[in-house]
Amino acid sequence: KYGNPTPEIVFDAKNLSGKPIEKIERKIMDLNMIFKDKGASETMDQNQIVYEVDCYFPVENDTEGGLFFGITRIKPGKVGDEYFMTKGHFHSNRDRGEFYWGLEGEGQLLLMDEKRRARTEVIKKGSVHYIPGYIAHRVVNTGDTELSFGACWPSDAGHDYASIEEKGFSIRIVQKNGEQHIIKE
Ligand code: M6P
Ligand code: ZN
Repeated sequence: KYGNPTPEIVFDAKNLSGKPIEKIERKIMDLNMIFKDKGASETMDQNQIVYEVDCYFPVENDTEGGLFFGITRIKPGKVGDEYFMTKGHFHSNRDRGEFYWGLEGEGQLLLMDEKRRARTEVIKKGSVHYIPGYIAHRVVNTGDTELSFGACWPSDAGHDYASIEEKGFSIRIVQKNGEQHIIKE
């Protein structure tokens, strides 16, 4: 009647640990399409890990009213002059929102609406970010240490990666003369 008890799952700044945790790895070979400098990504080690996600899925995918929980760790690094970042996505069910919160390291959360209007929020230890529905979201590690953040999203949100693979975000974060710059596409 009251559902299943939460299994012994704990998180820290780096990991989710416990039994039913699923792990996702994204390598350079999975991300060639998202970086601006295709030439630079092709010359890199295709097996290099860019980020990892530990997920806890207490209910089936697509369950209405359920929630998912995850920790994402983005390595420090760049492809050409562009910082390592997540693929980024809209939710397939566009009106679903999400929380992100910073655990370790420093970076930028890119937020973009369907009209491609974009803005950024600094993500760092202790920061809380509410991502409303209809807003694409991507995290960029602008630091020289690992950037780790937590996430909680509806189990029926789904990931629409296709729109981002086709058109990308309207802004990118690159390093110029040792400093971060936002460039418009
Ligand atoms: C967060 C959540 C996940 C997402 C992950 C990596 O943990 O938003 O749903 O999968 O970040 O981001 P992406 O899927 O855009 O690569
Ligand atoms: Zn999301």
